[in-house]
Amino acid sequence: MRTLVVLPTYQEAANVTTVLRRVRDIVPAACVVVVDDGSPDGTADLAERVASELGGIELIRRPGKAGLGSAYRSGFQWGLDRGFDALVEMDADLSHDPADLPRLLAALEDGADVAVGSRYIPGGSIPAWSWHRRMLSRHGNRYAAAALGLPMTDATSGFRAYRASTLAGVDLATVAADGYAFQIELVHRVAGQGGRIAEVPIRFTDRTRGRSKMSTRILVEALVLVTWWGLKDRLKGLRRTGARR
Ligand SMILES: Nc1nc2c(ncn2[C@@H]2O[C@H](COP(=O)(O)OP(=O)(O)OP(=O)(O)O)[C@@H](O)[C@H]2O)c(=O)[nH]1
Ligand SMILES: [Mg+2]
Repeated sequence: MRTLVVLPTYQEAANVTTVLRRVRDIVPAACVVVVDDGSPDGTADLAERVASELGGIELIRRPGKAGLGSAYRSGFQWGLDRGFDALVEMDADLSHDPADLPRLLAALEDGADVAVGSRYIPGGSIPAWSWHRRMLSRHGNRYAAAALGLPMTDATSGFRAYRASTLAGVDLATVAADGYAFQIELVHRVAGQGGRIAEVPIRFTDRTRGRSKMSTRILVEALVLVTWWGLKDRLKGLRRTGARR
């Protein structure tokens, strides 16, 4: 499978060089596209330097911070336009271990439409988070799975691999969400079109360098949107049973 790893970056000067080198070491045949939103710390210039040294790394420079969802939408479109077979999502802060990439890709080879790196299945692990961050993630994930009928434990995980032909069936322009909600929305769309979801255990580590871009706005967005999509699904289901009667 021709693989493209999409790496969104905002203010990741402390991590971008390491993450690019590690991805190259682990999946040497994969191409990488870095989508940088004009990071003032010079992330894009660092990425360019590694790109000219290693090759197979492209850079999309966008003028300003437009959000994670938007960065992935443009990276995916870039990959779909160029005929890649597998499109990978991965954070650039080293909380996702490139060593897990071969297993995510193997799950696609085995027939999954999306392989999601999960912290919550046996073999997966979460960092030494405060108990409230842990609870938020665990219960948030349980809520999303229940509300949307998703057969998975970690719908907010941002480490995953998509079969390109499956992603091509999702109208990316209409995927509106941004933070965690973006991850949930995309997997919900894939499930909605009958796609097969596989979960692969990952070892998630907290970022040690650079600052988090997580915010209350991102959490609220996820909660509101999941509730809204869940209600819409139920209404659709009711209409379908009504029509059958
Ligand atoms: N291009 C782009 N990348 C972004 C944007 N926001 C976040 N990112 C990148 O997306 C990835 C995930 O962002 P993080 O800040 O680590 O957010 P998180 O992983 O949800 O939160 P933490 O667990 O606290 O690290 C990182 O590689 C960021 O650099 C954005 O607006 N544009
Ligand atoms: Mg992070």
